[in-house]
Amino acid sequence: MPEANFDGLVGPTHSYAGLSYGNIASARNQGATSNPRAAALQGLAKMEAVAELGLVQGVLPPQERPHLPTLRAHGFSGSDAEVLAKVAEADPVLLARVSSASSMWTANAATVMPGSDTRDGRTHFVTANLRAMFHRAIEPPVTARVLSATFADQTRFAIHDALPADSAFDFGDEGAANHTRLTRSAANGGEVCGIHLFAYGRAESAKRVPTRFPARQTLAASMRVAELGQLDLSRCIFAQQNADAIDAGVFHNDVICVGNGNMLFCHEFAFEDRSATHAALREAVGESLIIAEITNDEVGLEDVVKSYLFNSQLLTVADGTMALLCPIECAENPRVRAAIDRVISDHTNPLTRVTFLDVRESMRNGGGPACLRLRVPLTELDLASMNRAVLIDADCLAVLQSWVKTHYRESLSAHDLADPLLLRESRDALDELTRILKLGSIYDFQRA
Ligand code: SUG
Repeated sequence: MPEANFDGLVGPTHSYAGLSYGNIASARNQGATSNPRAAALQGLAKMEAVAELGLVQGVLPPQERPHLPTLRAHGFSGSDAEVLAKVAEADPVLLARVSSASSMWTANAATVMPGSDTRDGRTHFVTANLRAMFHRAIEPPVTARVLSATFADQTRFAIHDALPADSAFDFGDEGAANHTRLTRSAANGGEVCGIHLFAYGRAESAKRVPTRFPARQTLAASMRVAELGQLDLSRCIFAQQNADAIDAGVFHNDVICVGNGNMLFCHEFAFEDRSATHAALREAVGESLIIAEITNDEVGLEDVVKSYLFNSQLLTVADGTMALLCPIECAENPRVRAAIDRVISDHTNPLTRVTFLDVRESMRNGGGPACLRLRVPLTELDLASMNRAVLIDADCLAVLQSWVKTHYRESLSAHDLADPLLLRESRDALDELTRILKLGSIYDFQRA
């Protein structure tokens, strides 16, 4: 069976706080008013579109935000309302950080290595530590709980905690956003063997590193992830992200490259050493590998980052061809649109169609369609053994849409984050959601 996609549901505190240095959309929209309800409904519409293509689509819940335990650990005390009032006064940036709905971008939840590729035959999830950004570094413990509640059968799935984030190790890990699994054909599920491409931004051995923006993923982390995932290292390729691309706003590799089955769709400046990376991939995957590359003349880095062309989902559909699910911004940019049309009309690759989707609320924070989903190659037995309440069908979709409409606000700005009612609304919503998705008590407020 083809790989499944698990999208992060946008949380009730979705906001624009400009928290991610090096992520241009996040910086540009700092202070804008968000619409959490529209954001969540856009996300659900994307899930529906993928399910309609015949693919298995799941959902992962948002995290509890604002995260009061983090504020208390920072010395704020009193009732929840008092803590919120104090932090709003003393440190509004901290309040924004602990309120971010950033767990929606589940491409950063974990790196997934399916049982067909691992020594013990189990599917391994290594939770990402996300240590580069404070607001994201508080996600991993609950992410691990969510994954454990979703893929609970330990005979089939292994959920690893995040790599240590302290400075004793150079482990900056951003999960699947810097990892691509390729196979010899369009088949991409849990039955077929894969090649694992790990892209990193920084390493001790690197000759050139970005100078303007941070490189979030380190080689040391990628290697440790591959080891924990019990991969055969001869089937792993470690390639450095192009330093100029990171400095142009390509903070994750999935902003400039997407791979699926035997197709890699990428930009000329995806990798620091383009020809060595392509050669290593050809050698590992074999003759059937198709690299559809866009040159910088065709689409420059600025348009890559603005349109999120490569943050599209490249999906294998039932007839064995591939479909590209792009952000609507790609259709609005004539150069990008022309590049997509050119790749589709080139019959030497399996891509035959494109769909444009509106996920603008997420895009304004630098999160496109591919950021919003975690790919999990599953077998039929894996699928049968997992928590099926998180899988999207028409009924589940209707329940989630009405849940969003009941609980989410249509407008949120920075000063709303201190509103104790928002905290209450979010907790009520998440409490109900854990029952809908049969996840048990995953949140701190449910365990207190
Ligand atoms: O980590 N944006 C996220 C976007 C993540 C995109 N993920 C992938 N490319 N896979 C980030 O930079 C912005 C939040 C704010 O500014 O309010 C933010 O966290």
